[in-house]
Amino acid sequence: MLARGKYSCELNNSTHGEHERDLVPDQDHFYRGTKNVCSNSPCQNNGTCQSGFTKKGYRCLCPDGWTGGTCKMDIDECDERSHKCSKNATCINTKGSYRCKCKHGFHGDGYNCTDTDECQKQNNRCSKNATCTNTDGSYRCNCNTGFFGDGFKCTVCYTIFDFEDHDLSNWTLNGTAFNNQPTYGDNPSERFKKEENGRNEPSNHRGDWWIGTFENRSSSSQPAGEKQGDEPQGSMTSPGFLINTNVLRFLIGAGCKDVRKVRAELIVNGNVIFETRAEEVSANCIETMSDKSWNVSRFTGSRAQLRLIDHSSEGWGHINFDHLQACHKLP
Ligand SMILES: [Ca+2]
Ligand SMILES: [Ca+2]
Ligand SMILES: [Ca+2]
Ligand SMILES: [Ca+2]
Repeated sequence: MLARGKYSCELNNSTHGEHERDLVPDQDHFYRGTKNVCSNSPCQNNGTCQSGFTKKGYRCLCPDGWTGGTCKMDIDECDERSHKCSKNATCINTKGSYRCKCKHGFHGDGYNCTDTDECQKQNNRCSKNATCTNTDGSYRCNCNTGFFGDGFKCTVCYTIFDFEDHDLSNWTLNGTAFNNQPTYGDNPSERFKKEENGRNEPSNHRGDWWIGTFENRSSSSQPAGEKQGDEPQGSMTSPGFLINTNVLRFLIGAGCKDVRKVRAELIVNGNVIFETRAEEVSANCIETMSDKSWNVSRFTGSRAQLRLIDHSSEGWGHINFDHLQACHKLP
């Protein structure tokens, strides 16, 4: 403050050109305008220009999100971790700012992201035969007692041997009957098309591969309908597996005449505890396999082996078999 109530004011980034209405002529004052470099608006992105301060004659005060001499450079808040996104959010850099998006399994505005309870909201993929457990950012599904699977799909049975891996290297083979196994596709139907017009005996196998000791099609590129016939004999014994259900079920067929010589056996501790003769399902001599099962509840906890036997060279002296499954009850 100067004497007699007068003030001395220092005007910085103002010229009369920008403040015509604020500056009024006064006989006691002189006004001398200087060239204001800020009038060229050198500061980008709403930066505030102040004349002076630097050799360039101005400086820019940048708003949040921008940096650099003229506020032209975006600050990557995500990269330099100056963002305020939730730890459960993804930071997305934008020009002059950033966005936050809650990660999958969380919901909120991106700054606060809370776990979504998928179990409560029923927006989970658990099987109807599974129990859903909520977790932070996700959820778990576990098949209920009596069901098998990954929690998303729970079934009463699971497959032990289906021959779809086309690999018998873990099995013990005796004789020659099983040399061309497993066999591919519905070979009996292909054969009957060629040999016996009108005969309809589809193999009823599951998947692509199964055991059929009459057949000779051990590769999909081999011509369909080839056979090795009834002559070869032998057996095929599986690797051990645990009995942990009440029922084993499978498909079996053929072997209709030479009683007991064509059969499937279940072995526990070296003893045959079950035997199913192919003729039991194929008394009328057909190749088509049917469902059979063994109630193994007494043997739960034991290790078992499956043995397939073709000890016949007579007509219909061959076995068809596929799809051994373990079930808590018959579906
Ligand atoms: Ca940014
Ligand atoms: Ca969750
Ligand atoms: Ca199969
Ligand atoms: Ca045979």
